[in-house]
Formats: sequence, C-alpha cells, structure tokens
Amino acid sequence: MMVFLTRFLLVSNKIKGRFQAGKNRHRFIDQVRIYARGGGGGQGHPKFGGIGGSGGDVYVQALPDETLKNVKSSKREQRYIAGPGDNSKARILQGVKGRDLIIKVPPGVCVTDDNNRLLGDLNKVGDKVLVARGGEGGKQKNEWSGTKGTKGSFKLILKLIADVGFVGFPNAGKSTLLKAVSRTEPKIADYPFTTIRPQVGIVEYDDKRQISMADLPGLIEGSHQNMGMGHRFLRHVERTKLLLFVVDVHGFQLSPRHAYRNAFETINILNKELELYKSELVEKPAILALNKLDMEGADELLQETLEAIQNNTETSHSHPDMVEGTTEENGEVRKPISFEDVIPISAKDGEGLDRLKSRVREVIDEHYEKERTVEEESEGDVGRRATTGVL
Ligand SMILES: Nc1nc2c(ncn2[C@@H]2O[C@H](COP(=O)(O)OP(=O)(O)OP(=O)(O)O)[C@@H](O)[C@H]2O)c(=O)[nH]1
Ligand SMILES: [Mg+2]
Repeated sequence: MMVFLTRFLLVSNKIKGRFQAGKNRHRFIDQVRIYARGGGGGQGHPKFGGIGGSGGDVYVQALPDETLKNVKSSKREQRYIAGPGDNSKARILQGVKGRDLIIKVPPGVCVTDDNNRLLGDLNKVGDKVLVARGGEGGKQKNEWSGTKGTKGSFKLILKLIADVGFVGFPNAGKSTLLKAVSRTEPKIADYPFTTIRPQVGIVEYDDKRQISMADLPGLIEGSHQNMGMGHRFLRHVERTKLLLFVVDVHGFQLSPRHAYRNAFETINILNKELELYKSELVEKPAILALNKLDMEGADELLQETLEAIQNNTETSHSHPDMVEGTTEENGEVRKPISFEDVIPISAKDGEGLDRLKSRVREVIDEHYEKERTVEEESEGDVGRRATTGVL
C-alpha cells in the first residue's frame, strides 16, 4: 500500500511540476507584444528651402538563427523607436534620414496589430514587414516642421513551419517516434508532459529528400480551452501539411483521478479538440499511427481499435446527417477525420516505421502536386485572359 501511495504521489507531483514548468520557468516564447514608433521628421529650413530628414521606419524581418526570446525583454512590452530625421541646416540643406530599426525574428512569425489584423506572414528568411513609418521631414507643405512617425502595439506570433505535425495525448510516444525517424534527440520519459515545447526534426530519405516533422506537447481533453499545455501549441499544427496522429493502442489515463480512455476514444477526443480549436484543421490530410504494438496484448487492442474506426467511418458515411447533428455535449465529433492510412507501429522497436515514412512522403507529395496544379491553373487563367485581351 505504501509503495503504491508513494508512487501515486510521485506521479502526481511530476504532473503538477510539468504544468508549472510549462507556465513559468522554461517558457518557450512564441508570442511577444511590442510597441513601435517611427522616428519624427527633422525640421526644414524655411529661409533656404531646406527639407528636414524623414524619420526612420521600424520593420520586422525574418532572419536565420533568431528566436523570439531575443526580442522579448523583461518588460511587458518591448519598445522599438526608430531614429529621428536630421534637421535641415544651412550647410546640409537636405536633412539626413533617421535610422531604421529592424526587429529580428525567426522565420514563421506572423505580425498582427492590436486588433489581431494580420500585417504580414514572415515565412522565409529575408521577408519583412513595415510596422511603423517615420514622419515626414519639414518642408513647405507642413510649415517646415517635421511630422511625427506612426506608432502602435503589435504582436509577433511564432508558428512553426514543418511539413508534418504530431498530434497525440501525452505519453503516446510522439518523441520516441521523432527520435526513431530523425536525428533529433528529444526528451523521452514515462510520464505525461515530457515535451514542453515544440521541436522540429528532419527526416531524410534514401534519395536525400527531406521532410520536417514537429513533435508537439501532448494534448488533453479541454486543450482547445487552454487546459494542460493549452492550445497555444495547437497553432503550430495550423501550417503543417499533414497531421500525424500518434495514439497508444492501450489508451491513456492522465492520472488516477482522470478517466481512462481507450485508443478509439483517444482518437475521437483529439479529433474534437482540433475541431473545436479550428474546424479547418480536421480537413487536413491525416495519418493515424497506432503505437506500442510491441507490448503484450497489443494485437487484440489493435483489432478492436481498427474495428471501432471502421464502424465509425461506415456510420458516418451512411448517416451523414446524424453525425453532423450530434452535439459536442455528448462528446461526439461532428466531423470524423478520414485518415489517409492507419499504420500500426512500434516507435521503440522500429516496427512499421518504414511504411509510415513512405506513406507520409506520398501524402505530402500529393499535397504539393495538388498545390502546383491549382497554381498552374490559376496562372493559366491569367494567361488566357491576357490573350483574350490582346485579341
Ligand atoms: N513499449 C513501447 N514503449 C514506448 C513506445 N513508444 C514510446 N514508448 C514509451 O512511452 C513513454 C512515453 O514516450 P514519449 O516518446 O516520451 O511520449 P510523448 O508522446 O512524447 O509524451 P509527451 O511528451 O509527454 O507528450 C516512454 O517511456 C517511451 O519509452 C513503443 O513503441 N513501445
Ligand atoms: Mg514528448
């Protein structure tokens, strides 16, 4: 009894610790608020018609090897103010422009204003967006006194860019899988919330083709409402092209106080969490990996899970209205994800991983193929229209 109790206390302390770690100490910064103001314009020189220098601008630019941590200071809102334009002087009639400021961020950051209006997506190194414009230099039009720069508060939000995003409950084996298929060394342990920040690994195929995969902290029931590690990590799957569900075929129980969920229930809960967070997420191509097949009794559980998935797909196909009509209160999803494939694996032993890797690649390639066709078609339209115009 003592042994059991101590074990229980240890486990629950670890869970508690994880929650807190996520909140405070090792914070992975993926959102920062900043204040930016363009420099003021310099004074003009009415006597000689000299024009003041314009104020410097503030840009946010994606550059390699940057993190949002570099942007964040201890202050609640970091201030970025560009340099003022020089006044026009008798010797130098055209005032020199104020110094521009560049806020350096990693690629994958989107910039919004205070009302969450998107100003720009900085997807590639070099992409930049203007957030505050410098004031005009003094000239006749403004009675020779420079104008103020624009100002405002902005949010810099990091969304990881990876081809594949791992979605799963804690302890399902997501990090073990990432380690098995890439050269990354994520932390792996037998308790929930081992992973507290997203990590991207590169999977290289025999022909050197590379696909990036993001291991994310485990989701739990209520993640969309910011439970557990919260939905702040869910946004990282928004930009992935494929969702890889990693599910322990034995199901999951967060702690003795929480309900046990079998693998099929786990899949539905994940489905629901994604749908409630953003319904488009369930439209993304998805593959289901049922993990830990090396353990005893796993085969039977696998059969049960496969049957449950099969029945569910059939029901939703034959009674689409019924499924659409089910409410979220009774715990059912409105739109069951249709998986491109369901693959039994053992992330630990490597069983099934080759098949998983090649299916992932096929689905991603299909995705790129479709994107290309769509692009070509729309370019074709432009081309045709242009020709018609000439005729
Ligand atoms: N037997 C067996 N154990 C596995 C397998 N995959 C993972 N495990 C074990 O399951 C536990 C959890 O694995 P992780 O890879 O840390 O799980 P995770 O999904 O990343 O968990 P969080 O980071 O907490 O969300 C570890 O003890 C792993 O060794 C598997 O295929 N078979
Ligand atoms: Mg992990």
